Amino acid sequence: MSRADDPIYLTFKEKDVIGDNFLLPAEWLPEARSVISFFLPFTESVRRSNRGGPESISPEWLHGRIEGQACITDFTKKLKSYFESRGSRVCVPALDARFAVRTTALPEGDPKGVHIASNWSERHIAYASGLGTFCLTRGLITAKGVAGRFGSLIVSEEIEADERPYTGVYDYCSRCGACIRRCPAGAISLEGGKNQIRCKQWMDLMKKRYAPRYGCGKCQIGVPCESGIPAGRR
Ligand code: B12
Ligand code: SF4
Ligand code: SF4
Repeated sequence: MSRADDPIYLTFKEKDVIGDNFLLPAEWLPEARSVISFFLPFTESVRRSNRGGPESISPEWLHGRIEGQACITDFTKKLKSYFESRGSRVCVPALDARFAVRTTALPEGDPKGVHIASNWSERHIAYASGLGTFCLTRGLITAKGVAGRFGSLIVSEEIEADERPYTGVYDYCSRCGACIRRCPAGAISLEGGKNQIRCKQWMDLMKKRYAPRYGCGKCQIGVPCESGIPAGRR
């Protein structure tokens, strides 16, 4: 939970954070008071199923990506109805017609490849709401780990904000490098973090192989941050 007018949201408009396309809570919903962010971790059986080699994505993981997201969408709609029934105004940016993802070219040789940024980034909202910090792969590590998915909504109700029990953007990542060895696309490095082009190209290949589903997430499984904050970073 975070306040809609938390000054951190303004910083998300900076070029190196998200960019000027990021819309503040009050730009989505003029009456915005609070932002609710939640994380649904994958179950042990979904996580275990995807621990195998890099070439095959488990059916459970693929369903977690597609049907799992459908479940998050349903859950978010139910939360929206609940808050509306209390007289609150609600906006779910992920389901709003204005939601968009922008890709910008970066100077040649930049290890990130390209800058991919949506105008409502669930991980940044979760970071602002005290749920966790980023890591080498760019995933957000929560108290329940990195393997799972986020959702959020903006409401006109005043709800007490949670504390952010961290100060640094990457506090929960131990930089152990286990995710580097797990990535089939060679997209992750200690020096450059995650290269977006390599990851995206691999995901596109998975889309062809597993249509109508897709996914990968090997960097989130079989690693110390899979289901909790790595030892020494708690
Ligand atoms: C576009 C997209 C992709 C693209 C690009 C990924 C990306 N990181 O941008 C592709 C197709 C490659 C992709 C892949 C995957 N994705 Co994706 N994707 C998205 C999407 C739609 C938008 C991402 C976005 O807006 N990024 C914004 C940019 C700016 O983020 P960034 O560059 O990483 O931000 C950096 C800077 O801000 C920097 N920074 C610099 N200064 C500062 C200062 C401050 C204060 C802060 C906070 C940060 C900061 O820190 C950040 C990290 O380095 C989100 C859903 C959503 N609406 O958010 C899901 C999402 C990020 N994906 C998700 C998942 C699960 C996946 C996959 C595992 C796919 C799968 N299911 O198998 C892979 C994992 C890839 C990986 N290693 O993270 C989850 C992440 C869950 C988690 N625990 O983090 C999300 C949030 C979806 C969800 N609803 O849960 N994805
Ligand atoms: S595996 Fe290690 S380096 Fe990679 S994201 Fe997790 S904690 Fe960070
Ligand atoms: S999602 Fe797959 S390709 Fe992308 S960084 Fe993670 S392991 Fe590599």
